[in-house]
Amino acid sequence: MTNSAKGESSRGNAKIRCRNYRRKILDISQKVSALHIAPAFSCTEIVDAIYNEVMRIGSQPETDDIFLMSKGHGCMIQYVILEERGVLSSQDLELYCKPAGRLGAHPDYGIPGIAASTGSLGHGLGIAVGQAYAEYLKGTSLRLFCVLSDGELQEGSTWEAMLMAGNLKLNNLVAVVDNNDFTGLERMSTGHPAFYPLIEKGQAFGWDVEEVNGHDSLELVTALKKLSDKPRLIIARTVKGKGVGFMESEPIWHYRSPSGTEYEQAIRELESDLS
Ligand SMILES: Cc1ncc(C[n+]2csc(CCOP(=O)(O)OP(=O)(O)O)c2C)c(N)n1
Repeated sequence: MTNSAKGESSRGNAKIRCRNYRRKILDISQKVSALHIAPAFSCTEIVDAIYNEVMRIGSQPETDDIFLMSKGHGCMIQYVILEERGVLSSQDLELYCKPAGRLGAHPDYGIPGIAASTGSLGHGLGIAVGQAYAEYLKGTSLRLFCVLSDGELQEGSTWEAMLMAGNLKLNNLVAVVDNNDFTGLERMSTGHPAFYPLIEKGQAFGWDVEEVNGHDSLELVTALKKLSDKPRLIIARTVKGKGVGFMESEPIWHYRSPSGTEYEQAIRELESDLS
């Protein structure tokens, strides 16, 4: 098989996985009154690429790469991938946000596969930097992958962490910004224009920066696998609610469960995208 044929085949596999993850999240949305669908759909390809194509996960957890979901409200995509990998059970998903269950709307440290409690935005990168530094001091070769929202770049703590990682040249750290351009109800580009350009800001803080299409699995995997002598910042251009037309870039879907009819329509759209 040629390299380009291999690329197309792995892109196709990622597309099927991501369709199934989105479908599973939609299924869960019919059992609870609300959940963060659009934030999870925005970073579906990113989290899929990290777990299924890039992270080194073996039989000894202490040598595994680490994933940290700084935009904690996007955790549904992490939950469904952890369930597929057998780290969480189907019952865990069944009991999502129910009194008898252990999975909440934001990830909690102590639950298998969850490296830190997040949800209060702006703290995840600081935790990832601390852990990356600890791994450097211990002399391990594992890598830290941290997914941030663009909204988190409004937090001073994120920039302190950026500066620290740049100072320490933490080349075992990869941060991916899910750059869907939305934060709450407004667009970053209009509400916070000084936020852009991002590439130059990252570089000025000592990071190796690259921008990619955050829904193109091949582009993501290539960028995620690259090594550097600096921390890596991947700015992934994404669409909030990606995959379901009526949810895309519509702020109401930040935290809302579809009605039965909307659910059916969303499933039809996901299916037709692959046919
Ligand atoms: C420190 C903090 N402030 C406010 C919130 C409430 N909040 C939840 S999600 C959100 C904004 C969502 O936008 P963004 O962070 O860019 O995430 P995405 O668009 O990827 O969903 C806010 C303000 C929070 N979780 N933490």
